[in-house]
Amino acid sequence: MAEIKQVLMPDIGDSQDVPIIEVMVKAGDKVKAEQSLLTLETDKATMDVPAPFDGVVKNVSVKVGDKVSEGTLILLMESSATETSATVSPTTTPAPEKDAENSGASQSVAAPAAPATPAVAPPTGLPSNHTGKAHASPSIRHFARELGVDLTRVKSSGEKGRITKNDVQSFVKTSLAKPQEGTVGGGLQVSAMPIVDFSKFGVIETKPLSRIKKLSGANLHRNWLSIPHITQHDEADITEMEVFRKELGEEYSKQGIKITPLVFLLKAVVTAMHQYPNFNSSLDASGENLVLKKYFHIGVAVDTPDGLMVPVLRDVDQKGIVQLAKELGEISVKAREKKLPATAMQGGCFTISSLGGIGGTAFTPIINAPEVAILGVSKASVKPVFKEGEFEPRLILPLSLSYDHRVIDGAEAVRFTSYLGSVLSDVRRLVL
Ligand code: CAO
Repeated sequence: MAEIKQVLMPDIGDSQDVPIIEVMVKAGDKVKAEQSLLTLETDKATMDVPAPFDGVVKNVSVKVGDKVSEGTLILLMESSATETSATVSPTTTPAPEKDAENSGASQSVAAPAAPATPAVAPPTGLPSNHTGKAHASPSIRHFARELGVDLTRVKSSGEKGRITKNDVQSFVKTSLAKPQEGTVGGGLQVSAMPIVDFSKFGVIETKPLSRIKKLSGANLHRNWLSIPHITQHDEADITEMEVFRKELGEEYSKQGIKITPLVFLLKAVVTAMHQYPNFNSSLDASGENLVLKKYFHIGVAVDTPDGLMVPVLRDVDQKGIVQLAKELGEISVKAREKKLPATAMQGGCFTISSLGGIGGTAFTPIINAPEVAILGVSKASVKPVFKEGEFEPRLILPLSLSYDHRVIDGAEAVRFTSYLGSVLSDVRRLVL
């Protein structure tokens, strides 16, 4: 049965009349055996007085500033478990103000340093104690460690610059209330965007972003910041391909099938991925293994009135030009009419983003993680190419390949774009 017991000051060595600098419990608190009840400060060290057993605090008999010695009544506690007072003793840490003179003191330091990487990353400009040293009792160090808080960054409000539990809690609250200064994978700190009142400079209108823009924006932001991107620019001579494409186009337009350069690009990319399998891979969750895929599903960026969507064409390696042209037409229409299920956007191995129908000469596409590369295509134009002693007008297609440099090296990337160029300049290679 529960019983109310007195909790007395345990043996604190030779010290007498030691001042209390912090009381961590109040009437009604449930405490566990060895949980810190209060902190004392001798001239050599601070020490925490632990609870001798599990229970509920009924009445606290001391307050901050009171002086206690062995045997002083600290509080009354209703016990709820086996008494362990025989095994508990105060835990100590050297008094910070006197670190130098205490370097030879026999008392042990109860709390190790805070973890190297704080889980709650301190935003830039957050108040800190500036000294680089945290003055806190063992229990506060323990509390801070549990929350992953670096005490050297916590502003103190306690006596003699001591950090209290409240200080740690306020630090965490302040940190969490600053979403604009978040961290990116790997702990990279990103400073906040400036908040500008544009209406100060002229007339403005504020429109909410579409749902698609909000979703894709978050993914693009993550991918841009967390993947080391390199973009390799190259060109492909598609003069002959264009002649063939036009012939096919005339033939199939009667059936409502539009054959654009993108369809050839889909096939050519898959041919190049067979040759360079790293382009058909993903890093696994540990970042230590490469997952090589044996299927060839290619995402195609589609510009819709509500924002960018990337539906995926399945098994491109097993389909012909006409079939792919048909499917590309269908998914583009469905994407623009918002009729694509979420599954149609999943499972891609590589993405093609073609702006060639609009214009441009080069750009830097953002990798669609967990894929490791994306091909950007700009508008083909006729250029003079020096061949066998004279200039010839050739149709040149600009290619911009962004790749994840953790997986693909620069040499491999340029081999990929060169190979892609050779396939596109001689589409007979697509059947090899
Ligand atoms: N060079 C020159 N002309 C090109 C070309 C290129 N690289 N690519 C396409 N064209 C031509 C086509 O042949 C077609 O001409 P015709 O009408 O005379 O036959 C015209 O441009 C329009 O093509 P299209 O855009 O309708 O078809 P597509 O297969 O090239 O592209 C689709 C389909 C869905 C990818 C495209 O409509 C689209 O949405 N592109 C934008 C993708 C995008 O926004 N990417 C950026 C992502 S980052 O924000």
